[in-house]
Amino acid sequence: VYVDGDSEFGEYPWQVAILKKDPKESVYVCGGTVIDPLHIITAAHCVKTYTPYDLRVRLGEWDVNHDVEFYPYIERDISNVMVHPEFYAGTLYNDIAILRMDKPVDFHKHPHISPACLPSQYDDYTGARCWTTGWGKDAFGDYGKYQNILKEVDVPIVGHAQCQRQMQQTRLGYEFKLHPGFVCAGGEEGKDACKGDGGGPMVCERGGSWKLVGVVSWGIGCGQIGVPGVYVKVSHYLDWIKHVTQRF
Ligand code: 4AZ
Repeated sequence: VYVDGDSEFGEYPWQVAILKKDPKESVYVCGGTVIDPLHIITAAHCVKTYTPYDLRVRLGEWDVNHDVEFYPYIERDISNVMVHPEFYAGTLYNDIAILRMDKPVDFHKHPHISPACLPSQYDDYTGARCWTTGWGKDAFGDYGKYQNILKEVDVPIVGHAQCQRQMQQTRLGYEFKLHPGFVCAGGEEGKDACKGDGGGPMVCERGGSWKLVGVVSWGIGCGQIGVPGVYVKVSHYLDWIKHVTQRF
């Protein structure tokens, strides 16, 4: 996350770290969001090259270098990696994937871990202020550093037409069409998701609960004024999400 602040412990209990198993130690791959006792939503581009055996997830993590004594993180192996069947790596269309864990998480036993809600299909969040979180870089490019403490940044949701205009103006140099499965947020100087935040949550509070409105997908640089970050629009994929998660 570009600039902004450290989160507090337990403030984003749905935040997940997706790790690649390595002979020596796990390597951080991407962010993710827990949505029910068995399932994690992330970005397809994060997991498309992996089998379930390659990955594990860590829930309840906050400061990578220090454990909070009474609330340790927990880890789960993965039994299924379900990439959206129409994910297209060239354009990142339908950049959404769901991981199924090998055994359910008991949210009562781990009060610092709890799921984010799914948004409803027709809710419009344009203009709402929402929160993106992650351990990603604090600046674009080589000098940006990955973070040890989970960072948060507030971003306004930008409407589809405005985002289309802003992205086209950003020296793309080709005819750009914003796919309906994306939602944009940000465009304020220094407040953005950045490299390493991919797959992680963008949540908005509505009706007394936190809704997973977006999944960090891509952007042009980070934190440039007038250039929002691009997120997977979760409400666009509710049928697919329900199809692969129900009856489990
Ligand atoms: C990335 O590389 C990335 N500013 C994620 C989000 C944004 C840019 C890059 C949005 O994962």
